Amino acid sequence: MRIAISCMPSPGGSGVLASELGRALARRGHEIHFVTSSIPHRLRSEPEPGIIFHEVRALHYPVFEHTPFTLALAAKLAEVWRHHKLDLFHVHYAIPHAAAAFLAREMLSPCHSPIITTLHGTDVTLVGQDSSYRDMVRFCLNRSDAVTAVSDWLKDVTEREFHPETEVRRIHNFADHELFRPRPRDPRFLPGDTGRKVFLHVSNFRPVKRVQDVVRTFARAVGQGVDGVLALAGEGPDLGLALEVAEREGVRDRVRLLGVTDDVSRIIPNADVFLFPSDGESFGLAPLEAMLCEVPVVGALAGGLPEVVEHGATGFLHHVGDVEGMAASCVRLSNDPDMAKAFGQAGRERSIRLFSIDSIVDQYEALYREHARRRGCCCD
Ligand code: GMT
Repeated sequence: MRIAISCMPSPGGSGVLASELGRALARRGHEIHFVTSSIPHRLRSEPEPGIIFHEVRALHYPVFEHTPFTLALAAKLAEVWRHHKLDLFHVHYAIPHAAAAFLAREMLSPCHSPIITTLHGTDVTLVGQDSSYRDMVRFCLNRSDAVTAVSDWLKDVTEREFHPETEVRRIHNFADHELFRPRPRDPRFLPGDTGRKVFLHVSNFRPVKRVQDVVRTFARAVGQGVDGVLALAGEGPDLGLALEVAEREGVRDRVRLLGVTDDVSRIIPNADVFLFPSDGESFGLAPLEAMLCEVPVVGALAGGLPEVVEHGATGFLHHVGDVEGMAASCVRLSNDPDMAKAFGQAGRERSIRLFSIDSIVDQYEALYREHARRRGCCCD
C-alpha cells in the first residue's frame, strides 16, 4: 500500500512509534510517505528504502499572529496524495494531524482513502480536555475511519470522555527487540562511577513525568545505603526542577545529566533500575525499551503502565507520589541481584510476547486492509 504518515517529528513517544511503524511497514514492501515539518527524530540517521519524506513548509507572514501549520499540512497531504496515489492516511496524535487529513480528503473529493487516527495520550487526556480543542478532537475521532489507542486505559478514557461514533481499537505500542537488548556494560558510560548502581530516567521532562519523584525516590534509596548514581537522559521544562530537588535532597553530586540523545538503546542496558513515576502515562514506551534491555522498572500504578510492567514480576508499581514505596523497591532490587536478574529476564520475555514488532505491525496492516476494502480502495 502507499501510506502517508503524519506525526510529531520531535523526540517523543508518538513520533518514535510512528517512525518505527513506518520503517517496519517499508520493510514489508509498503511505500511510506512521511508528511511532517521535519524528518522525524528516529529517521534522521540514514535514508531507508521505501520511505519518502515530504517536508511541510508553512509560510510565516507577519499578518498571521500564529502560523496556520494545519492548513499547510493539509495542503501537503493533498499534494502528496495527488502525486503518489496514496491508499491511506495514518495520523499520529489527534490534532492537528487528523484534522489536516480530514481537510486534505475534502480538498481531494472524491477521495476514498481511509483516515486512521492513532491516539497516543495527551491528545486525549490533556490537550483534548481543554475547551479550545475538545470539540475538534471529537470531530476528528468521528471523521476518522478507524481510531486506535495505544493501551486499554487510553481506549477507556477516550470512550468515556468523547463517546466517539467511531469504534476505538486498542493496538499496543511496540519496540524493536533486536535494537533494545541487554548488552555488556560499556566502560565509557559513566566511567567515574564504576561499581555503583545506576538508576536511569529517560523522558522529555514534562510535568506528567513527575521528575521530582524520580529524584526523591533515588535520594531515599541512597539514604537507605544504596551506593548509586542517577542518570537523567533527555531534556525538558522540568529538568531544572529535578536539579533543584536533587540539591535540596543532598544528592546533586550523584546526578549525571546525559542530555538529549538519538540512541537510548546504548544507554539503557547500563542501568540497574529504570525509574518512571509518571501520573497518567498512556503506555510508557521508555519502560518497554528498558524491559527489553532486561532492566527492571520501578514506577507508578497509573495510566497504561500496568499493561506494560507486571508488578512483582518485571518491576514494581506504587501509587502516584509514593516515593517511600518506590525507594523501598529500589533498595530491594539493589540488594538482591538474583531478583533484579529474574525481573529483567521476565521483562524481556513479556515484552517480546506482548509487544513485538511483528504482531503489532500485523494488527495495523489488518486494520489498513479492512478499511481500504471498506472504502473500495486498492489494498492487496
Ligand atoms: O501524549 C503525549 O504526551 C505525547 C506522546 C509523545 O509524543 O511523547 O507520548 C505519549 O505517547 C507515547 C507513545 O504512544 C506513549 O508511550 C506515552 O505514554 C504517551 N505519553 C503520555 O501519555 C503522557
